[in-house]
Amino acid sequence: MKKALITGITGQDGSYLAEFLLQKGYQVHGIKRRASLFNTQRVDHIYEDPHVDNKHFVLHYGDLTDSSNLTRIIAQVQPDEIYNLGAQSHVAVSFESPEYTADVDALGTLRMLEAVRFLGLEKKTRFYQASTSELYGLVQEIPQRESTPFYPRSPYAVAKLYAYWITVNYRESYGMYACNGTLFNHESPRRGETFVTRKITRGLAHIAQGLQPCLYMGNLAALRDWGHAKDYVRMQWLMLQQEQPEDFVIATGVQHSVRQFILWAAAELGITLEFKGQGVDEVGVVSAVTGDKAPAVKVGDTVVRVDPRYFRPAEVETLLGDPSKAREKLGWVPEITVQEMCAEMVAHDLDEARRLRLLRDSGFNVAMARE
Ligand code: NDP
Ligand code: GDR
Repeated sequence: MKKALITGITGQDGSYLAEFLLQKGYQVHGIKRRASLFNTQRVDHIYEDPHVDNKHFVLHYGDLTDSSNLTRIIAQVQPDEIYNLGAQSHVAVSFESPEYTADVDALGTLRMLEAVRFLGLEKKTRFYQASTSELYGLVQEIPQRESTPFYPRSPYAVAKLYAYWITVNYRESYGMYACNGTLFNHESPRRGETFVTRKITRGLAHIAQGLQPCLYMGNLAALRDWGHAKDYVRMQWLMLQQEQPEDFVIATGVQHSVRQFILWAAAELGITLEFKGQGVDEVGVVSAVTGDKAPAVKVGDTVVRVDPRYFRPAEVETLLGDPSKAREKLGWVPEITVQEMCAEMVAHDLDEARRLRLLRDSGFNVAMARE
């Protein structure tokens, strides 16, 4: 049985990748952080009782800031494949916690690679690094491909730049099978609640059900190339199955604005929105409501506003990937469109909002974290 070790297994991608690898017959090991509350919601459905024999799914406590812990886990697991997905992955938060972001995202990658080398596993263990389209930042070429120069625009992106090059360096220096997947934004119902797509689908579902009055957003004009996380984790595995390790851009090749994503999500709820005004005064006003998904919304309601608090000190205005290399060399094409993904996310969040509303209407105290 092949063994895979996933850092960041409790995150969006980690959970989909774990499911995918289990289906392929792998024994999947994951590193989870100690937290004061349970943080395994995304993988609870594949949890296995640690007391049974022949386990396929094993979680280890660990942290990317702790070399000795990482080395011990890798020594114990002896993985055939490592997927380094763990990161402080929020771009805006990286401006608030730049040093921590560098420690986890940059040095954390070095710690993983160095542990593999130190343990003499560099010819056995294949290494996938979760690189990012944020490396392109202030874009130097449209669309962005493997050869496009990098210009990172946040502490997160600068940390990931180090991680990108240290992965290349370990491949070239020690002959390791190590590669970067430069992935453009990918989303799903499991996306963290403060990333823009999930903030939109969750926020509008809450507004539809009368759980919050308005959605406060940052830069509505930002353009992103959004895909579905399920399609992207398949690609992460494919990249480790080749004869030679290579870096790949993974994207859909289509971009849309944040504003457009809001219009789609609203339409899924039967709400027609019109944007009026400009800059910080731009608002989204309801011009029609159909169906029964948004009983709390009326024509004329202002449900979207701009709050400069969500602007970033340096913004990445536009990203558009060219996935030709992945298509040609690996036969990879994304299967889920951004509109299908948006519909899936809205359906999921509407379900959750209806449940919360039922609880609230039955007299229970419903407190929701919001950003
Ligand atoms: P998430 O934020 O959903 O997951 C991040 C994971 O990293 C979580 O499991 C988190 O644990 C873990 N983590 C955070 N800090 C540490 C630490 N100090 N030690 C160990 N683990 C830690 O991210 P995604 O699943 O969306 O992304 C996966 C990877 O891909 C990340 O590296 C991200 O930067 C990168 N990426 C993501 C893209 C996207 O669009 N989703 C695009 C390109 C790259 P916990 O659950 O405890 O917080
Ligand atoms: P990003 O994703 O920064 O691209 O990083 P995010 O969804 O946070 O932002 C996308 C764009 O939307 C704009 N935006 C807002 N963003 C957030 N979070 N909240 C808002 O209210 C808001 N309003 C507008 C942002 O300014 C930005 O332009 C994600 C992460 O998953 C990274 O880890 C990953 O590397 C990249 O995608 C590729």
